[in-house]
Amino acid sequence: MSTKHQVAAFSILIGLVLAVTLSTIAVESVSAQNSTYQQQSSNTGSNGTNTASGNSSSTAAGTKVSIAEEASEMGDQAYDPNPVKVKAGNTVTWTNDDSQIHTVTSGTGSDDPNMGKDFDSSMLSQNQTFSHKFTTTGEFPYFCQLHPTMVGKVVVS
Ligand SMILES: [Cu+2]
Repeated sequence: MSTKHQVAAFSILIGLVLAVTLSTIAVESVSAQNSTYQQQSSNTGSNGTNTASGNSSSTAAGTKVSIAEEASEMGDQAYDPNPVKVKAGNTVTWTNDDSQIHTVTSGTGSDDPNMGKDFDSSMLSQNQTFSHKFTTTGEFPYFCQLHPTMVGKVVVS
């Protein structure tokens, strides 16, 4: 074989290697796009599931009321929202978002003879929750036994 022939053969070999390499890169980038697309669509799917389960869990858990930060200083703003309006059969869930301990106790205050008769959370530490299902219509005042200036009302229609 002459040197010219060797160079020609080498060029053809380089050309083939380049062609194979380029087509491999092309295939890889397409499959990379595909997997990215699949990840995006599966993310969308799980987001959709999360939204759906969030909706159903909020339906199951019913209406939420927050015991606000610094609640002991906040009077009728301590429970948020206040008043809270629900339909008969709904459940109200209170969450203590304050660092102090509070209660959710039915009645107008410490001197109410029916205090705690309808519902009473007892002591709620930070992040603890209390739920009560309201089956009859009416207005249900409640307060905190530890800080009786904290007052709220549930209106059931
Ligand atoms: Cu309190």
